[in-house]
Amino acid sequence: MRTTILSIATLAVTTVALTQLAPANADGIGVRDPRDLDHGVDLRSVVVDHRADDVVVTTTHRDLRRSFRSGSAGSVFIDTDPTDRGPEYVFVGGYFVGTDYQLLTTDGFSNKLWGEPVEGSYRMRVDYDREHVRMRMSREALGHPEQVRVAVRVAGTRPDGSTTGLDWLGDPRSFTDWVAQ
Ligand SMILES: [Ca+2]
Ligand SMILES: [Ca+2]
Repeated sequence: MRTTILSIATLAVTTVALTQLAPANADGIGVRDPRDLDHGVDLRSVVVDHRADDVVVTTTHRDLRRSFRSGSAGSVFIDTDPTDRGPEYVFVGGYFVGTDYQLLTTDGFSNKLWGEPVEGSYRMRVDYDREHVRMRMSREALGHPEQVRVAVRVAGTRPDGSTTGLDWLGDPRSFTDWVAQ
């Protein structure tokens, strides 16, 4: 009898835990950008998913290449604190094979203001068939923000070695709407 009561109690606890873990109202936003950069890195859309445990930012491009000659790379600036002007984090990554990525703290957009790498769970993956770059970072790594918004910029290298201009999502240094968890 005692065992039965314990089992029921355990079940009840498990049920509560599962309810709290379920993604209550995972929120997201999708924003399009015009075909305005004469290079495969051309940013076409950005999707921000604010999930229970992670923030996932997926960017879509026109023609991502594995070769370093593309020079394709991007920065996703993450604003987590409305009371502190500008982004608090920047996720930087190269979009060709052999490059790396990193999530850094920052005090603004200029890379002179970029700070230390964030300790925490984050990852970037490039899908060359779907023209996607997916950046996933744990909410813990971002300090458990209530809401986030992002600004995105990309650039590449031309065959003659010169760099393209920057392709920002919308206006330069502009953020998406806030996305609550
Ligand atoms: Ca574009
Ligand atoms: Ca801020």
